[in-house]
Amino acid sequence: MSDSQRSALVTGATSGIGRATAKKLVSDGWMVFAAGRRQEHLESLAAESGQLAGKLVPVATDVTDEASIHTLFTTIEAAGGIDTVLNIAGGALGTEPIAEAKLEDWQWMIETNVLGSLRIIRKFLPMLRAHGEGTILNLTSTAGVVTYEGGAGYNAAKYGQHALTGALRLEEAEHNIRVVEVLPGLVKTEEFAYNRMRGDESKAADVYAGVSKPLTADDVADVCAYAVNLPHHINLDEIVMRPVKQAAQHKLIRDTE
Ligand code: 8X3
Repeated sequence: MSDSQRSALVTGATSGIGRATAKKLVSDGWMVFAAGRRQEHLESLAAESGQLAGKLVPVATDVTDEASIHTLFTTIEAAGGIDTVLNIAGGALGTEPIAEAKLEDWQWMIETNVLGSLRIIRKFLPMLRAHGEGTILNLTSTAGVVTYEGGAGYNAAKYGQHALTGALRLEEAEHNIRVVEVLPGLVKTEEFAYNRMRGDESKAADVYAGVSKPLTADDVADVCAYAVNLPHHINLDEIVMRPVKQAAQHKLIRDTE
């Protein structure tokens, strides 16, 4: 790998924002290790990325599993290493109020969003420090800075990931690692709301009903790529991005016909 070749790990790369970000970075000329649980999705991503300027290496990975992360690490190390990690794996499960909260939903959200990021960061920090100009981008959410009814479990997970990101920025500046946080609001992807609503397509559609232009996965991917493509001394600490129709968590404009 040449010195100028940028190289990244993108987690959550099987679908949605992670997939779009992996493709965007490959189109920008990066070498990308695309990590996700579903092998067939990774293969189709690799096929779609084949004609782009950079290179994509799919690696089946579960961010809740240490052994799986170790395999990912050895694959990346053998291929020459990376300078950038984008933690995009995560998601929401359920919209119950706290009075009816399902403990297993909270556990899943904390496992994937918070502990998944922690496991990846802990494993790759020595490599990023050794590189000399490392970057970590954590995809959190506006749910990590504003609470809302029915959001407590997801809020807890994203507030946790937000806290981890802030402390990490302070701790790693000495090692010349920049730490970027992207906090999107309403993003329409094929799986986020569908998974959160436990596969109920009608409830998932209601999330976006009447919102003429929610953000797309490509919108968020563009912003993530912009942040990591900037010269290394520029750290975009926290980027809050929402569709115009969502002026705040409590103010979502739905067009009625
Ligand atoms: C998704 C944003 O508004 O569903 O991360 O919590 S929201």
